[in-house]
Amino acid sequence: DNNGWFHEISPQWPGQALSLKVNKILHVEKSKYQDVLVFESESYGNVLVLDGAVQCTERDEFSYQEMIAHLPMASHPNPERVLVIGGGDGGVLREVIKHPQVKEAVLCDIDEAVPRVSKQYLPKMAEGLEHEKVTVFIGDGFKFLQDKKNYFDVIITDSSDPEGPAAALFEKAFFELLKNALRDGGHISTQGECIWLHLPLIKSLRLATRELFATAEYAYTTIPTYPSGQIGFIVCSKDGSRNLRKPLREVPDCKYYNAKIHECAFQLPQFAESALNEG
Ligand code: AAT
Repeated sequence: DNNGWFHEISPQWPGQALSLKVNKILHVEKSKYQDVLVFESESYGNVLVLDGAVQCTERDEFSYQEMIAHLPMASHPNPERVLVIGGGDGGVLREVIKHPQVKEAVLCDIDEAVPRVSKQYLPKMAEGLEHEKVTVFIGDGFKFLQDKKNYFDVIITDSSDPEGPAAALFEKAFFELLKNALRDGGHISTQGECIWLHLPLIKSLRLATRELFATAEYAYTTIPTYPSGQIGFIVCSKDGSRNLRKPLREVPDCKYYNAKIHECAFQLPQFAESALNEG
């Protein structure tokens, strides 16, 4: 249908829609939590869509997965225990285990359908799920965190948008749980949406996190298949002397991330800078 094109239509980005030409539909399913679609596109490889929103494409996923992972990881002196909330495709885990300091990486995604279809159709991301240091839990990230105290060095929330099962992951109460689950000096990064579309949301996330963490910043990446081609991360530290903008080590085998882009990623265009920092 749609003459062979997928259109990403949602009230979360009114009046605009990314379109991708579909070669072949590979998988359609209504899971317990969301509509799951995988298709082969003409120019972006295989594409995973949840509730009508693009989660990743094989061609550009690296820009998001590398940045959400390496910004908090490379600025942490010794990230041994890492938790990923969401991220069921495995791409963020694949990046996390590039850091040799990691002893244990845990993933908690709400929907078993995501790792299952990723193993079948997104093998370059799903390889992260199979690593010997990795444990995968299926469950709600909010509930998972409730009994985790003082344990992780880095927590990465690779979550879908706030409409649907990820809604609670954008609330202040969730950031409190993140903080309590971290050891001293711990870092977080969370999917922080787009400056062209979601400045009020980003602003409220920044205010909430600045009350909880010693340092709380917004950094971003460019990515053609997320709405407006830009998506950010709320990056925070429990340690006020930590400079999140400064990588402490190089990260091997990256296609987007490097030390200079790490430092630049926190630099905002003026309209976003003004909106986020005034008042
Ligand atoms: N790396 C791919 C990008 C994603 S995946 C988002 C994941 O979050 C999905 O696998 C979904 O099942 C999971 N998820 C949603 N809600 C929860 C929850 N409450 N607990 C745990 N996992 C959850 C993000 C794409 C961003 C899209 C930008 N428009």
